[in-house]
Amino acid sequence: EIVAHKQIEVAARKQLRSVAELEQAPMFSRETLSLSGFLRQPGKTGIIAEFKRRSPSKGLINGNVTVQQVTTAYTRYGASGLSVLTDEKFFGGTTDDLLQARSYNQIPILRKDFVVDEYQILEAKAIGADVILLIAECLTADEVKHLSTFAANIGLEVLLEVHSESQLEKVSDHVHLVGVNNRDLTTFQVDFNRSCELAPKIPADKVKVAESGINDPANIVTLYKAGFEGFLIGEHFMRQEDPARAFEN
Ligand code: IGP
Repeated sequence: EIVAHKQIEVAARKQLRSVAELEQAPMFSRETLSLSGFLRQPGKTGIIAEFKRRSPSKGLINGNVTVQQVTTAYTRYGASGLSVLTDEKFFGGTTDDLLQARSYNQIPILRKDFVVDEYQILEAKAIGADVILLIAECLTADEVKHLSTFAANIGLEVLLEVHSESQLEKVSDHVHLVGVNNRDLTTFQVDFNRSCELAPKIPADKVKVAESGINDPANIVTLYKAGFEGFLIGEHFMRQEDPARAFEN
């Protein structure tokens, strides 16, 4: 259902901005940053801090902050990377949010959206993203292979999100990072145990990222011990009046 909605959205966006126009965008020719490299830098936090105004499960999270304010604070507090929601319908994000985050920060940025078409990958590059998200639940193995190869060919890294062992079969060569969503997308329940069980089954050459429901340093310790190198945190930071303050805890 999300996939069908995205296909319609993409068709409309193509009318507004052609592929040729995307390729001429100033950001399109910039040299991208490697999120896997940043996550593996010794002494770094491994935190990928997310800008998310609202979500389908939680409704409005924070409507009073600007992208500039939040993302620059995330960077200042030591985030290894940023994640910016660009989906408008479900998460209240825009491509302009990511473009703005790019203009104020020199760390890798993940375009958080439901990618179903090459056009969105070109668009990600044109707005200054370094990494795209592919969600195993929404794509066939062939689609993951095709879209990840396409992304890698224009210098973007790929984070493949999985939620079960069977979805790990969709991991392909051009997937650089594998994210385990701790949150079940149907029940919205968070379970770190399941993520920890899945971690050793992820191919060793992929950077392991734990996603969702992280709201305590103890969670990070648990996930780190299970082999995760990246920790994607949104709501816990965004809930605060001053989102990056939560880094202090
Ligand atoms: C962040 P949280 O619980 O810290 O806000 O979670 C991130 O993992 C979550 O926003 C997310 C997401 C997604 C959003 C994970 N996978 C796919 C949109 C689409």
